[in-house]
Amino acid sequence: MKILNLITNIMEKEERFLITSHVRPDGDSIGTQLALGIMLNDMGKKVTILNEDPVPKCYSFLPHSDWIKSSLNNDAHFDVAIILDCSEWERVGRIASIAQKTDVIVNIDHHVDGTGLGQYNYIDPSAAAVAEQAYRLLKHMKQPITYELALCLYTGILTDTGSFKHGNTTVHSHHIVSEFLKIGVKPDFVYRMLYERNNFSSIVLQGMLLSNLQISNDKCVAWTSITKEMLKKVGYNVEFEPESVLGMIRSIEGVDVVLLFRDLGEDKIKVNLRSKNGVDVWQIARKFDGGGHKQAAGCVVNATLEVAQQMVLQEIMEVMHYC
Ligand SMILES: [Mn+2]
Repeated sequence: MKILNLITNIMEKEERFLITSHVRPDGDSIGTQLALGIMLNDMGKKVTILNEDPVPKCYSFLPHSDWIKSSLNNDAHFDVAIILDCSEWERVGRIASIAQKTDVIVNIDHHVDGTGLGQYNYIDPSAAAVAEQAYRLLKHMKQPITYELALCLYTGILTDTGSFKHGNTTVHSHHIVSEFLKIGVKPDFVYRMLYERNNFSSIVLQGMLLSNLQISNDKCVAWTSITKEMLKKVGYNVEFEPESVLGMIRSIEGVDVVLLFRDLGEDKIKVNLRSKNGVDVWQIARKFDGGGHKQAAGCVVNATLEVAQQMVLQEIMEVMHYC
């Protein structure tokens, strides 16, 4: 593929790399940033990984997760900015202005709406995770896949496929991961690190979310909300990973769309959308300037919680008239 040749040339030729990804980073963005960071570092390059938000605790076990910084100490200059897992500058947050100053911008992304943020865009919506694209790049560059790289990329694929259960999981995902297992990645270890280090408050919050669960008259859409009152009870700093509660709600027979509304304050409501049976929630998120994938998308609605719920539910009912 021509783009892989171009990116290989940049990686080999340039010296100072900035790697970044989206706000509120997930396993795919963190795993892939670290994998490319470690690879470039091993190649003798200068690497800075900069994210708007810190690394969530569940990903801290990944090698060199401490390389991911939230601020720059000096007036650093970069030859190349690599933007991962992002199709919009807005999603990069305040790191966008630093990245945009570099002459060479490489965008590696698998979002449906990705049109490319830079001169060098490797966009593949058929990839389950950016980690899969990074794997392809590593192979193309003939870089050895060490245990560290395998662990980071495995985490990216595992988390973006919802532990290999979402519709984006392909034969390629399994093929790539089988290589990581041969290299020594232990699925039980990664699972324990990612999903079995919850704190008490986050489980209490999940209980609240389940007891506030609501369902549409046709029983096809289910939703719940994180309200300010809930956060007051469990603590505003609760480390909360929405995937498990969304998965639990999605498991209800007949429910094709699941929504989680989160009151961010100041009339901003974050909405996580998940679907099954081929319902395209990206289309809905897009109407509210959000993005994502067919079966997993997100957006922020500028409204009160009640109004945001009404607006999003109305859109869904229009899209799901078949239900
Ligand atoms: Mn991703």
